[in-house]
Amino acid sequence: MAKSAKKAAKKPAAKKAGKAAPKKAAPKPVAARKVPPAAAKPAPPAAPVVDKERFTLYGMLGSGPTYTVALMLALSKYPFSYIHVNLREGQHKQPDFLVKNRYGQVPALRDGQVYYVQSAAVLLHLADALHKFDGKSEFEKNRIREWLFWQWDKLAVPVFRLRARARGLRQFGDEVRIMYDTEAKAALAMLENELGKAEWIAAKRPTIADIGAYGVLRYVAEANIDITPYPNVSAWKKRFEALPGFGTPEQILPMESRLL
Ligand SMILES: N[C@@H](CCC(=O)N[C@@H](CS)C(=O)NCC(=O)O)C(=O)O
Repeated sequence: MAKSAKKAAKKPAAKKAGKAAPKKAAPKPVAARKVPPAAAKPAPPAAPVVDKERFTLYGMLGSGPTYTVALMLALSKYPFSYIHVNLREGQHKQPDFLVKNRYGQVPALRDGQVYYVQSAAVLLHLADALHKFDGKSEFEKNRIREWLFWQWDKLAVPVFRLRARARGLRQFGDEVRIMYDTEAKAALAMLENELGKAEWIAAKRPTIADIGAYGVLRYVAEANIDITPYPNVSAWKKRFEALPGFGTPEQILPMESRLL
């Protein structure tokens, strides 16, 4: 490129058009800027101590109760190791697993040296231990327990039985199917009514009562139950899925074991 052409290319467009270029604001003298003294800066909140070797979850990707526990850890932003238990091969009935879960079921959660079982009880333990999604008063803690007991009594059993039938894992006739379907819908109607009065199930914020319920309601479609006739439940489900850290079973549960 010729020298003159290079100069023209460098010139600002305004000058070329004969207009005065807009004046740059002169930088403020440093002394005039207000710089708060270092001591006045608020200390950043202490980062919670996360021990990645603390938790190991034993379970299976297709298991709703395993997902419930994984969801609690994911929403609490707590990493965990994961051991896949092969139910098809009966690993959950072997002596080395029965020492972790006497009921011969998944999930089991190792927290340090102790194994915790029964997903609702695991949620209660984690809420207490991590101070996440817990009740802040005796009143709230009690409401949460009531909801967790109700969920297993009235919601989880019919939904999981219907899902197991749909997946060919359980066989029962139409009479029993209709019974579970009626029970599941009665539970949904109850929840629909409660969620018409409040955004979250047991408190003014999400708690383990919501995590427990989501761990079942995630699977209603697989149990051939449509939740569109329950608009409050549907809206709550969307709110829950927008929580930071939320993930689907496929997003938070690996297919294979994973050690951290
Ligand atoms: N109430 C238990 C239910 C656990 C459960 O039903 N686990 C199933 C897999 S989703 C299981 O291990 N089934 C095998 C069996 O019961 O023998 C919990 O919440 O942990």
